Amino acid sequence: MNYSLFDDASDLQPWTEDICEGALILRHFSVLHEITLLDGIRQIMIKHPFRQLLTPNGHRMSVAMTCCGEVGWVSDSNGYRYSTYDPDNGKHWPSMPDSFFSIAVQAAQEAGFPDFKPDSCLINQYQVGSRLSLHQDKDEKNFGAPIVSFSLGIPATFLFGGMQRTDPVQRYHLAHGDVVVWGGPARLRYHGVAPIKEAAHPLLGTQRINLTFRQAK
Ligand code: MD3
Ligand code: FE
Repeated sequence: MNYSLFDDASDLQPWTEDICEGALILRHFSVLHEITLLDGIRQIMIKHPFRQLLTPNGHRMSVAMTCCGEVGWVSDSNGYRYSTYDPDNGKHWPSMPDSFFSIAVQAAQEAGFPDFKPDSCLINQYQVGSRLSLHQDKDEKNFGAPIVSFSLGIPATFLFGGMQRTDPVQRYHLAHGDVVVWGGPARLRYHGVAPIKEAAHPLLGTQRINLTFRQAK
């Protein structure tokens, strides 16, 4: 008899994969927290549903987003920025669940960033075919703080470039439970997500959700 959830727990032992100075992947780190994270996401999306933002150029993003925390990342014809409320509906963001804060802090500590105190969590929802083109995360006030990202659901190919948009990119496969910490000299590297391939995950179905914790203020 196979009990698939518990079949091969050795496959889920956490391990660390170095990307470059300042960046590393904590493989399987958040598998133990998946129910807590999914429950938190459900509470947040009830208060503040995912929506597809317009870029300043008027393109609708294929990724849908929501946020929690003191500030959230927004995009409209006035540009990209962090804001204490959503300009679409005037509402403040749901607060960051304590459980989210402590799991993100724990991941940052594991990666060598003991002072990380996120005040914002951007939640990205990818359907099959959704992609995120190469960009830098540079709207945060303090580039000394890392960004901590959690992948849940179906996998993605993450594109990690250089300091110039045209620099060559390395590809990383990010699966459910993987956490990536980006700090130090990696903090301002260009990055993106290749179009999501068709797949299914037992808890999330045909979607990928990515949480990025930031010190934005
Ligand atoms: C590398 N999200 O929300 S997370 C984003 O999978 C974003 O949804 C992607 O890029 C996603 O801005 C990638 C990994 C990530 C986040 C921030 C970074 C990689 C990074 C900042 C600098 C370098
Ligand atoms: Fe980014």
